[in-house]
Amino acid sequence: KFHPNKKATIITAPFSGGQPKGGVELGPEYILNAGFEKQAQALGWETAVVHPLANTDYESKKTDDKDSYGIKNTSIVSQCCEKIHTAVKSALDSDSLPITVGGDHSIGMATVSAALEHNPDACVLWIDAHADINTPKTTDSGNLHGCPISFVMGIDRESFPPEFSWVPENLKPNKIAYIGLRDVDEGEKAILKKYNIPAFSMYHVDKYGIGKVVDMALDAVNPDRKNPIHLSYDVDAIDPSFVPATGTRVEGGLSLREGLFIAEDVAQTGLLASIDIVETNPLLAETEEHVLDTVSAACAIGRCALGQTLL
Ligand code: 4U7
Ligand code: MN
Ligand code: MN
Ligand code: MN
Repeated sequence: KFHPNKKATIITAPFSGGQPKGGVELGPEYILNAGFEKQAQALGWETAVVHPLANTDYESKKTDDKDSYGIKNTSIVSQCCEKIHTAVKSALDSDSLPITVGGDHSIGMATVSAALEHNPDACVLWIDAHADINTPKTTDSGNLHGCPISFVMGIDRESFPPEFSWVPENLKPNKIAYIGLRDVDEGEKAILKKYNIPAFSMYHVDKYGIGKVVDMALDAVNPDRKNPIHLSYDVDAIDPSFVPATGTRVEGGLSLREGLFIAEDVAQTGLLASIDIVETNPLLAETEEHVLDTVSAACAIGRCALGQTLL
């Protein structure tokens, strides 16, 4: 058990600079206003909330221009991620489970690298419709929320701008497994293949069922079930019919139950060491119900990861 004292630190990451749409920076506020901290406490967790981006103004510096490296908002993404990285490490150092609430998924480079600095044996489950493993060389969009994994793995490192030189390249290809993929760019497919990264798409979920897929993912990255797990959960892994308020929706996703099952099952291992819940964008909802569904799902993912069970 990695957090027997049941202490958790909710780390807010109200940041949207890893992608062009506004509103994802409001994710943490909506999730906290929905009562997430109290829900965690009701499950027996002692909680703290920290705001590493308080008194910063990265949002106002956001642009839509690609730099000479082919990516957007390099400087603010890097600065923001460095602050999140420090916050995640200090939560882990005080034996508290970091729950980083986004914000866009660019912060994955901060949280994953922090989890691995704290415990080099850690593995990562990346729950997402997307692989987020573009490099500055392969990305078409230039949006850094599609690139965090490549920075932590040091893939195409000659294409990295110097701003990201603080990012520890400490993730090995056999230590991350994906679940939920259904929109992977050609360049990303080539990377997954080249590095032989365990990846379970919606095809695998349909073929084997979610229970077997989680087992297979853990067999690949944590065969002895003794190493800590960092769960990086992009809410767009779940089908947009359940989670509509997110920036890059892709049809044909996980059912809400399948999505929650992943978090429940990881909790059951007792190995959860850190978690991200990202890409909730309340401003992309078409109705109030859309906001509620999405924010409720994000909270439910967190509760399931913290050990909430149906019985
Ligand atoms: B998210 C994309 F091209 N691959 O790089 C890209 F399809 O954190 C999408 O998973 C990235 O939501 C999605 O821009 C990033 C695109
Ligand atoms: Mn520890
Ligand atoms: Mn995604
Ligand atoms: Mn993502």
